[in-house]
Amino acid sequence: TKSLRETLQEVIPAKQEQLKKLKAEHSQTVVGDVKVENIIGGMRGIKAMLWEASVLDPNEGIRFHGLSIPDCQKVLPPAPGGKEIIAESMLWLLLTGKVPTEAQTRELSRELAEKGDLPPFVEKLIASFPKTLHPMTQLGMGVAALNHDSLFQAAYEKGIKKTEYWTYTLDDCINLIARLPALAARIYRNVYKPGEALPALNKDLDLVGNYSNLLGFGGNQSLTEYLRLYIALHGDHEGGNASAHTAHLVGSTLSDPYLSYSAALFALAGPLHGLANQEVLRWQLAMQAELGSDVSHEQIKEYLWKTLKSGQVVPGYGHGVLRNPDPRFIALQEFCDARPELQESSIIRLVKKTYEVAPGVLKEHGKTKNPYPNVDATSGCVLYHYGLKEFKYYTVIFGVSRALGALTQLVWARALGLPLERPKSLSMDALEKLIK
Ligand code: NMX
Ligand code: MLT
Repeated sequence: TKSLRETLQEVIPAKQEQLKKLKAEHSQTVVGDVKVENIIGGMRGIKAMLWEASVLDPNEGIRFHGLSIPDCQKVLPPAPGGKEIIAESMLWLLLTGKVPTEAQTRELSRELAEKGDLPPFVEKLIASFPKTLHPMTQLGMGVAALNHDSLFQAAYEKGIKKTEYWTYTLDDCINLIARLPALAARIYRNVYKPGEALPALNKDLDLVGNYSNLLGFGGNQSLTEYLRLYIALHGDHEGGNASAHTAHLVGSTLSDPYLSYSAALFALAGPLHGLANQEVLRWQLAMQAELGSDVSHEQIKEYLWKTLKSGQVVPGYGHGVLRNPDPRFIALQEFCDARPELQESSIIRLVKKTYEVAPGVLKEHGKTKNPYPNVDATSGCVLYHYGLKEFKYYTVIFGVSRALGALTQLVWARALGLPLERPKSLSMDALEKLIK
């Protein structure tokens, strides 16, 4: 069986050729135009970056190398004895565009487990943080500190050819993905379960199986399976989302993968992006506290209006690109529908009921271009049901996941020799001059 590196090595030349042809034949071909609304509207809709792993259709949602979420659920190998997609098979797909065999997936699991221990200085660094420091800040700082071991940076300092950049980038990316569970679990234990020792990594377990163990939830197979699905589905959402785009931008300066991904995590930590799953739970629990568990649609409607009238956004609803319910939300709902214990959970029932009412209210409110739920509308609530109740931690799990997309695409940026990202900005005066 071919390794991940060998598989990637095989697909790189064809992609390099494709880019060369695009450059030679179509450099001047127009594929869109830029309106003033794009410039002042967060660049929505501008096609402005290359990203191989996935493409987001506003109506249909995400496809990873052409595969929809249900396609991935059919073809990507799960963990032994499990059913859900695992991080390794998603990582393989995102990086190479190929579906791994079971043997390749297991080999990658073993490699990640072998490389997954944290350097002691990073453990000490995390231990030195106040428990009140947000877990996302701790994660971003921990990832940045891991750049102490960057092979890319060391090789660059020595002097390497541009054609070699991607191999060292790949080393860093794999090492970082391997270490994320130990780092993220260390943060969880320090903040919420101080004094408890972390178990050793099990070399026969997949990345998320180990992560669940390290968090202390290894005995809960349902939660472990949920985490597998959650982490696979959050892995990539094309390149323009704030975290992936940040990794790409910072990586384009030839900052190493650790620094690039650390920056991405701080973008993910914003409430309009990854922090929304924490905010959703806070909001749904406040609704439950005010209205009780057995709420009517009418009561939820009133609560939604109260949120909107107070000038806040409804967390978990709306999207920069999507114009339909997020298929990731649907996949997580299906996970819940298949399990009686989740169907009976009061918080999951509330999420479902909110979904039955919120799109109508948001349409009537008339502001958002997408009145439907995004993945965050449900993701944290399932964790809460399973006993992972510390919701300030939820975005950390998203952060473990997004590495799959953001880091694999850094490898591609180097393999394709993509340049420093540097778009043109304009002042309003300069813009007005252009308009005249
Ligand atoms: N509740 C209330 N108002 C909203 C919502 C919402 N859920 N979504 C958008 N709007 C408003 C938005 O604030 C804007 O108002 P204004 O003109 O006063 O600035 C208006 O509708 C138009 O916004 P859109 O063009 O529809 O959305 P945009 O692309 O700017 O923003 C989000 C996308 C995701 C930031 C926005 O929908 C939002 O704030 N949602 C709630 C937070 C959330 O769930 N974020 C998670 C996104 C997914 N993720 O994992 O990252
Ligand atoms: C994501 O997964 O990154 C979010 O849905 C936000 C986005 O795609 O813009």
